[in-house]
Amino acid sequence: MSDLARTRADFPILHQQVNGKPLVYLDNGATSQKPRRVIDALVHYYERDNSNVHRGLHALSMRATDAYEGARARIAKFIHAADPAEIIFTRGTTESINIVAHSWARAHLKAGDVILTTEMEHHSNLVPWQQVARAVGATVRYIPVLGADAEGGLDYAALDTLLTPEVKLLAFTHISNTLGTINDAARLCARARAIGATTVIDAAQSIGHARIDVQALGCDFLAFSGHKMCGPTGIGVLYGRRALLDQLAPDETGGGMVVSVTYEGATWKPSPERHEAGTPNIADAIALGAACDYLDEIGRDAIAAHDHHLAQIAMEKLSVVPGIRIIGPRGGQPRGGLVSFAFAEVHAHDVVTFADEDGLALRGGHHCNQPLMRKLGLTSTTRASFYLYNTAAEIDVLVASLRRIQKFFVG
Ligand code: 7TS
Repeated sequence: MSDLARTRADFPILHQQVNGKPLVYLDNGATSQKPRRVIDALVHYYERDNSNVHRGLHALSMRATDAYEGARARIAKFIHAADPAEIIFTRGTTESINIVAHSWARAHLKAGDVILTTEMEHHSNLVPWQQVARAVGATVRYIPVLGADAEGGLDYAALDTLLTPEVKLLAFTHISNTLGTINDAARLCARARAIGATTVIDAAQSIGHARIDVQALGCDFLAFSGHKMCGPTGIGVLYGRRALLDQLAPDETGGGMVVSVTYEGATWKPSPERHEAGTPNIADAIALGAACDYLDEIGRDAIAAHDHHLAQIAMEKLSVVPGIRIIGPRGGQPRGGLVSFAFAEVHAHDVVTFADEDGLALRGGHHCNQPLMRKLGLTSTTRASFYLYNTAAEIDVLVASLRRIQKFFVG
């Protein structure tokens, strides 16, 4: 069995037919599939260890606490955080970014300050900044994307004029979920740090696809979701530097995060407890730890290389499909494992519906990137996004399906 066949065998869901055709799952940008190991971790927890954490002195509670805190330590190692207390469990990227917007930004930003972000952000890393800017009288500014199809990536030269002393926060995506652009996160963080600005990286699309080292990147906060990295839904992480997290006022308050409560008020524990009020998502956190083990066994460099390989094949094969417009990086430039494209005469929702007949799972729409779509003169694109279990043969199925669709609608 080849390595790829062995990897595919780890994912039970892949071995099914859809509309009488073998499933070709190319919607990994939305969510990834789960290996048996992760599913087993959930079952094991609920069958053997289920109990509330941090409060009990009985055997099950201690086992659950050990497994939950073990997952935190595992995830710290996965992103090379200095301390497990820098890992806050959340529901996902969206909640992680909102915590920074509510707790850090509202406390640190004032009228006249600038939040700098990019023109390629997912709404999750855009709307929370607009909201907090409105609340405190700050302004949101955008690093432009270059080229008619955003093929040039971020305009790094514009940083010279954009990084003024008023910039207090730089928030950017590591890999664009629509363009596939890989942003130079270390360079962006270094430029922000030089003017004393705090940095937030949206790692939703990169976390399961590349090696991430928060210390080497030099970021202050990093947000990601478990479900895009072979883990369960409903669990994600906010990484923050310990000094920042320990000072940060909690966004939510309640049980588990207090040192002492009187009828007059309360005092907070240090991180991570202060940022995890209430019973946490224990089972999914533990299974996320199992996903880290799985990805590291396959090797994140190998996954990144596989993504790049499939994206290059897809770019080559899709570029000769009649009527297609591909957006994002060109000519072998770094590109995450996804390709977005549009047909002049066929709506993305029709493409996705027709492709479904061929067993393909694609995504069509604005991908929560409405301002970027408007800038590119598009209302929607179709996106094929790859992961460690996808094959080059699946790209042939995609191309054949797109040719059929083009022929049906345009002739
Ligand atoms: N940031 C980026 C770059 C994303 O791609 C997504 C989800 C999010 C944030 C939000 O993550 P969540 O887990 O909190 O929802 N992106 C997509 C997508 O491209 N298609 O469906 C969800």
